[in-house]
Amino acid sequence: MRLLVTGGAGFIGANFVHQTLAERPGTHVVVLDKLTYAGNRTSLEPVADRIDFVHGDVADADLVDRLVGGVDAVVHFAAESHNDNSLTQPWPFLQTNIIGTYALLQAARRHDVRYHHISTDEVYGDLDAAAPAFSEDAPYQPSSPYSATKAASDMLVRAWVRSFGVRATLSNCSNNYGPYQHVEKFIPRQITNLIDGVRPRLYGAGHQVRDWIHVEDHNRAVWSVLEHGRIGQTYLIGANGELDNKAVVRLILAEFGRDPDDFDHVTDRPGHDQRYAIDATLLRTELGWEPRYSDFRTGLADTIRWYREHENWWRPQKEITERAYVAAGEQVL
Ligand code: NAD
Ligand code: TDX
Repeated sequence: MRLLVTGGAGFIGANFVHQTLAERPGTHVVVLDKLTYAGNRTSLEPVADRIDFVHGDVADADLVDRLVGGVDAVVHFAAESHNDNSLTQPWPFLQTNIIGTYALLQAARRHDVRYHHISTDEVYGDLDAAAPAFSEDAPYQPSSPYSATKAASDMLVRAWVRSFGVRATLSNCSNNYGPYQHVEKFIPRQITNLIDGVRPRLYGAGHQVRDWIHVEDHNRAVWSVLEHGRIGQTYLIGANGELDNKAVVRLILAEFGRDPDDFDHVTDRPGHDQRYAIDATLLRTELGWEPRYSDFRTGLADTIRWYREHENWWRPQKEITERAYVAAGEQVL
């Protein structure tokens, strides 16, 4: 199979490329990535001679048309992905997440190429503590510019399936963790802070809940949907990993042998979603998917080890990321 992977130099995309080449060596992978601040060529260095890497923009319709015309399927990971950035600079989110998806859908339509759309649970908004988890028919209620643009891109995919017969599937996953995640995100930020002897930073009181899944489990589910999913269907991906942010920080502190209260509360995120939770029954029953990382502590310990061993990978981004948080007004409460 010839596969176009957009955003393959980002966190989930790079893991997807590594897993695909390891587990499905017959796949020919073409990566299209703009190499924004979030893209990192070195994430693909170990497989550089086994893939075609194209440095370009998913919103470049001519380039996208040419690339999609040469493959059997597209897996579309590329996005502006960080909520905090979408609050300070929304425009790139509209351009990449909406216009980029439009360009890919038009090309998939023209060349009749199978398309899989990577999306997020955030399109469904947030949940009260006692509410049932999101399922595939939950109403769309995005809260941030990021999740609004992801919701818009999902809607385009659904419309292109119905109106133009594009052979597309969608998956909406919960919060991922694992190797190659940018240090702007919650878990890598706290791990690399602790490696540097800096206290973890919890937004507000830290009671928000996220449903954590290891990136390898997410990507295995993506392959299940790509191979066996029903055209037009949305599949929710999650591994029953609900924890509040304070609990996650305390697990990380424990791995570093530090006191459980050794963290700072900082300025909360405006519009901060309270809780995400996924009901992945459809994925489990219809496609037979099960997560392999059933224990978050084990996955977290592996991830901490990875960051300790790959300082060269994250170090160049650390200071600039922390400076951006200060410039955006983050203060210790
Ligand atoms: P990331 O920010 O780590 O990587 C995004 C990649 O896309 C980068 O390599 C970047 O250079 C590239 N990119 C950005 N704009 C581009 C453009 N215009 N053209 C080409 N490439 C471009 O993101 P991630 O965390 O790996 O997320 C990947 C996908 O998964 C996104 O669609 C995101 O919405 C979705 N998702 C992420 C999570 C999560 O927890 N990280 C959860 C659910 C869904
Ligand atoms: O320093 C921090 N302190 C903190 O308490 C950071 C960076 C975050 N947080 C909180 C905010 C969230 O409640 O931790 C939680 C997780 O934050 P992020 O890593 O920014 O993730 P989130 O906003 O939940 O979105 C993530 O999951 C869904 C991804 O970034 C999205 O791309 C994905 O769609």
